[in-house]
Amino acid sequence: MSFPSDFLWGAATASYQIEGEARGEGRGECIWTRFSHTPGKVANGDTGDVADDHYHRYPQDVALMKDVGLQAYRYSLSWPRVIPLGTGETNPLGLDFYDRLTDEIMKAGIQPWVTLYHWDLPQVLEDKGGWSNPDIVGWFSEYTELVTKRLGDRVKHWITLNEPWCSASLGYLYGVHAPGVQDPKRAFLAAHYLLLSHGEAMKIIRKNIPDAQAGITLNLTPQLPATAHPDDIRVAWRSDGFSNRWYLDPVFKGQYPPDIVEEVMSMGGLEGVDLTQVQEAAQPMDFLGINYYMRWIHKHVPGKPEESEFAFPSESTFTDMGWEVNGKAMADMIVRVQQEYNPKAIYVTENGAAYPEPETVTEPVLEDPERVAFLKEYLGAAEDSIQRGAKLKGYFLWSFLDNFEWAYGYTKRFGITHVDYTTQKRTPKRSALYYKDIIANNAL
Ligand code: IFM
Repeated sequence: MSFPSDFLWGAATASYQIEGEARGEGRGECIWTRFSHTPGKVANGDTGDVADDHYHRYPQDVALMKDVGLQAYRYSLSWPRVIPLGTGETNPLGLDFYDRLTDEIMKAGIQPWVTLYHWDLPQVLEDKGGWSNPDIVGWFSEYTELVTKRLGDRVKHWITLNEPWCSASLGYLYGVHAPGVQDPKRAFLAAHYLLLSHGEAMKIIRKNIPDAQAGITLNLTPQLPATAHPDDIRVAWRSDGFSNRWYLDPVFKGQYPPDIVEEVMSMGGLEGVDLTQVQEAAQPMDFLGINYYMRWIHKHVPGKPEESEFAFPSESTFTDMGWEVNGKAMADMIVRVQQEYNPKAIYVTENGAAYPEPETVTEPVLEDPERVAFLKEYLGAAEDSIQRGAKLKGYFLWSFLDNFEWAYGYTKRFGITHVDYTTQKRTPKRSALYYKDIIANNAL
C-alpha cells in the first residue's frame, strides 16, 4: 500500500508536555504549572516542571527524529516562555530557544510546523478571565505578531490552535484540564474567543509571512448512533454538534450550527454576545489539521433526552486511555470532512496510542507490538481516505517522545521513543523503527 509521492510524514509534540524548564530561564507561569501544582489535579501530583527536559536536550531529540527520517516536525511555542506576563515585555531567552530549536530542526532536513497555542496559557491572563475574556483576541494577536515576525523567515507552516474543544470544554466546562473551571457560560465564551483568536491569528500570519501555509487543528470525534432508533440518532447528532460542528462550521462557514446555537442560547450561554462575530473565524485556510483518536457510539437513555451511554461492540479493543481502536472510523471522518467542508488540504496533525510500558528499559529497543499494529491499521485507513477522495496530504504521529499526558501525568505513554523520567534516557520503541521503514518506502 503506497502513498502519494508528496505525502508528508511527521511527528508531533507540545511545549508543556516535553520542554521542562517550566519555572526557569525567564518563563512565566502558565495555567498548567498552576493546575499541576494544585494537589489532586494531576495523577501522582506530576507536573511539567522537568518533563522530557527537551529545553536542554533538544539537539539529541532532533537527532533521533532525523534517525527516524521524519520529514516534518510539529511542535508548539510556549506563550509564557516568550511573553512571561502574557502581554508586554518579551523574554529573550525564550525567543532564542525557539530560534535554536527551529534551526536545529532545519539543519536536520526536517520541515518545522509550529502550533501557536497548545494549552499553556500565561496564568496572569487566566487571572483576568483567560479565554472567556474578549480581550484575549488582542492578547493572542500580540503574541502571534511577535512569534511570526521572529520565526517567519524560516517557519512556513503554522497552526493557530490545537484542539480548541479541549481548551474550552475540558478547561472551562468539565474542569479536568487547566484552568480547572466548571462553568458552562465561560466554556461557550472561551470557545467563541478561541475561534475569534484563530481568525485574527490567520490574518496576522498572512500579513507577516505571505508564503506561509496556515490552518487550525481540531480534534474530531465521530459521534455515532448505536442503532437506527431515532433517539440514538438524535443524541449522537447532538454530540456531533457540540464537539465537531461547533468548530467546523465557524471556521469553514462563519456561523455556528443552528441546532446547537438554539440549545446554547436557551441555557443562557453566549448571552449578550453578537454571534455574527464568528464570521471572523472563517478566514481562508490552506489546510485543516485533524487530530484523531477515537469514536463514540451513543445509546440513548430513556427519559433523559440529553444523555447517552456508550455502546461499543463486544469485540472492540481499547488503548491504555480506554479509547477504542478503529481505523475505519478515522477514514470515515476524514472523508466526511472533505465532502461536507471541502478543505483545500487535510493533514492528520495527531494520531497515536498509549499502552502500558515500564518506567525503565534496558534493551536497545522496546518492543511495542500493540502500537505497531495500531499504526498499521490507522495508516491503512489514511491511505483508504485518499482513495475515497480526501485531500489528505500528510500524517503526524503523536507522539515522538513519551511525555506529560495532562491530567494523567506521566502514567500514559504515547511515544515512539521511550523516556525514562528518572535518567532522561531515550530508547527507541519498535514502532519508531516501523515508522522509519514506512517513511523510507512511502508505503506500508
Ligand atoms: O497528549 C494529547 C495532546 O496534547 C493533544 N491531543 C491528544 C493527545 C493525547 O491525549
